[in-house]
Amino acid sequence: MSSLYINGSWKPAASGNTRDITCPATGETVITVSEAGKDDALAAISAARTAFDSGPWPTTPTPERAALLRRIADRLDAERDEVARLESLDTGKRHVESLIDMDDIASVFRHFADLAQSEAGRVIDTGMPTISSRVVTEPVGVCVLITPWNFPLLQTAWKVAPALAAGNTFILKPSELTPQTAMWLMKALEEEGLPAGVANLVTGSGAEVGPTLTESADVDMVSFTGGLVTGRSIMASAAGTVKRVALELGGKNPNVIFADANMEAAIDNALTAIFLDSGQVCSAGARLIVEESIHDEVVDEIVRRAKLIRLGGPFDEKANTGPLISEEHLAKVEKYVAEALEDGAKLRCGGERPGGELAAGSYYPPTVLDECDGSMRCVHDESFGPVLTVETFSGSTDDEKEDAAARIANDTYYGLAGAVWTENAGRAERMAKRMRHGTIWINDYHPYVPQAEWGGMKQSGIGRELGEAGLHEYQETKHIWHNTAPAEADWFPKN
Ligand code: TXE
Repeated sequence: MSSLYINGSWKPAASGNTRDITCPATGETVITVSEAGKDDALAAISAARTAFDSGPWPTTPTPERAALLRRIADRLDAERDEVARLESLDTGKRHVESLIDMDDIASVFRHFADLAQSEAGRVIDTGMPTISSRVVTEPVGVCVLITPWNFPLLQTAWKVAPALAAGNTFILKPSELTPQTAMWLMKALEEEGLPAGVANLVTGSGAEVGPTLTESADVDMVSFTGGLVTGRSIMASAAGTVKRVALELGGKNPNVIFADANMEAAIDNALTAIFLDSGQVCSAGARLIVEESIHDEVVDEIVRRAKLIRLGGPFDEKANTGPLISEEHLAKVEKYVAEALEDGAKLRCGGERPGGELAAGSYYPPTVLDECDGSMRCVHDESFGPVLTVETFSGSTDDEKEDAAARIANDTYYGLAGAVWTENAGRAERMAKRMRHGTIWINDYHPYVPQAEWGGMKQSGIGRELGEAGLHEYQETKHIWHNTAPAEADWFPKN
């Protein structure tokens, strides 16, 4: 199938290479797509460059750009069930979860349509009547958008919607494992009248086309969501041309429970925090940090309920969660758990892939590792699977307890998200201030809104998506000084 979309045409890869996409729930092939190589990446860059330098999109009035984004959202509402089905076939995630993703994606397109239209620029009052001084925004240029496999179309929407709203052109490189909804989006943009060359799609391996895309002097910006190691290499390859870089690189997120928390809500949300989407969520609450006095009560109940979680494929209505994305990723999670046990963690449940009818898919059960501490690799490295580590804190005064909890919560080279559970509002606010993570939930876990910024501190990344900053990532700021009564500067001698 011709799955590369370059300069307004669907094409096979120049090499003729293809890749089979398999559903992780069954191991069966769901589609065969073109596998892009360097020549295809160069063709896509050239199309996006020409469309930016001489095409109509960058200067299309903002209301028209916003209207196109709204039409994409409407279309997604209309085709919600089918697009969610494609997403579930690629990722193995439950169809009901993909449906929720579709609603989030439509909201993201509408958010950036509204935001772009409300942007006004700024006028500076210089106090000089003949001078007009104003600050305006312009598109950055040609953007390379590289997305992962866990929320394929959602992560794409976080990048494509603001990039288009701001008037940029782009090359989208979705994960090689999950290309189908990116293809749907390109078709939708084409049919809604986006000019040729503005949106380009290269499906294929990041190792193969990534460096071509990120090193090119014709590319002005790279926005990447994915793993830390890949993020570091993208940043290095973008450095040669000093292009703008936006990175979202995951996290190892602390979920802190104090003894004065609403215990039912805290325990229930601790399960959702880590086991939603089998832990393949950048903000997963993978580190449970619990006050020592309630450790047994909390952990025993989490273990009891984790054992009840039923694994199954996208269309199994009795399933509570799905498989991991691939056999390769499953092997990585298995290795992570084996290392944790070597380091002294205590396995309370899970830890072994299921057999029977689930053996054909890449399933891994909810796993709880107790008695962990900061000396262990499992507490610091991202497993990106359904694996919860448990650490405890204590103190003889309130201050000591908060100091200990904050120190453990911040003992990570990541800084994406975290939560604190307590019925003491003052403590909640103090902890929220002390925890160095881009999102803090108080007495909740996971919700987000497109109006609020999303992104990480420390090695979780650079920049923010969503909110207002999520549009500004894709804009240059320009100061225009207009002297309406030109006069000589009279600085240097004339004779
Ligand atoms: O991600 P990669 P992988 C984390 C998670 C996971 C680990 C590795 O811990 O176990 O990353 O996962 C493209 N130049 N996250 O290997 O490699 C690739 O084709 C340019 C967290 O799947 O980061 C895909 O499109 N691009 C994360 C995208 O990068 C390159 C979500 C992500 O793949 C490239 C996913 C290169 N050299 C994994 N190499 C999150 N933040 O949510 C690969 N790619």
